[in-house]
Amino acid sequence: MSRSFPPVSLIGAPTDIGAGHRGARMGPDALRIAGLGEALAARGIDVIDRGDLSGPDNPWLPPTDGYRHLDEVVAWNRALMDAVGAELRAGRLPIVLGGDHCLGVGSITAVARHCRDTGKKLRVLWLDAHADFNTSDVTPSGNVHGMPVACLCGLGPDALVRLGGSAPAMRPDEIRQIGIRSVDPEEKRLVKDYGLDIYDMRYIDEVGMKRAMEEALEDLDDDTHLHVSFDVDFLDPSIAPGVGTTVPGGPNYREAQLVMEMIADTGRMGSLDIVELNPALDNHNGTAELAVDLVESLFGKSTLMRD
Ligand code: Z70
Ligand code: MN
Ligand code: MN
Ligand code: MN
Repeated sequence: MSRSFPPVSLIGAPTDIGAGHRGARMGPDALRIAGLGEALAARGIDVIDRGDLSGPDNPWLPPTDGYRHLDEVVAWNRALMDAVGAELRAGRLPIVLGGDHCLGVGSITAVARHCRDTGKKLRVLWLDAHADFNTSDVTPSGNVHGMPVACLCGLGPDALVRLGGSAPAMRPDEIRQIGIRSVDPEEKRLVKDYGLDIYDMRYIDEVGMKRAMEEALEDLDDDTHLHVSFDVDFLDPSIAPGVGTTVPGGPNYREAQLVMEMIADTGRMGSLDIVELNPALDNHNGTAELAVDLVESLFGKSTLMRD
């Protein structure tokens, strides 16, 4: 293997506290059962499974003031921020096993703080069908998994925006979103106002995944920490049915592999979230197995022939 990866720590965050369907809480075990840890170890990577974080149960209540379960969302994200921060300080690459995408707030807040402390630049790649840029005023659902990018950019409830102390955790110009094909009407206005760099499916259809990814990965240098936030609903539902919110017209198997291979080629990935996998909606754990297959490519598997 020509590329070497830092030691990896798996952190389970078994919750669907921010989601619109129950079941993402089973994501961590589904990824373990699909062999995530073994697959990375087989590639010569030092892997430790830290087990699961704990946090409040999902009370499954309707929204209050535009948020469902905000206190519980904050508790989970605080625990995750602490766990991810500890791994980064130990020189390890954290892989968050979600859990729904509200967890992106805690994970990326820890990553952003680590970048500030170590003088690194931050680049976030957000692989998703959704922009996740809603606010309590415009959300159609109150589900916080539709809001993490806005919170990280300073737009959201204080308890999430200020989770790491200094706010906002990141600037809109530090994130690139790939695969987007479902954005709510008011959310569209917000992403325009904030100037988010969105490689939506229309753009990917027109220029191809290769060029879209080259643009999204432009200007990475040795001082850049690349965080990958992989919402499994990024993938086309025909290959990944096991998610709460399927949206047709996503990347096919080869396009998804190319995304992962091009990220691996940068050699800059320093942290990863795998979120929104919902085993209750999956078919024989096939979506979890596909996620593991793609993560192997993120860690250099499919590029072996080019070494
Ligand atoms: C919608 C909302 C969302 C994931 C659904 C959906 C958001 N924009 N995100 N599934 N992963 O309710 O805010
Ligand atoms: Mn998402
Ligand atoms: Mn999504
Ligand atoms: Mn969902």
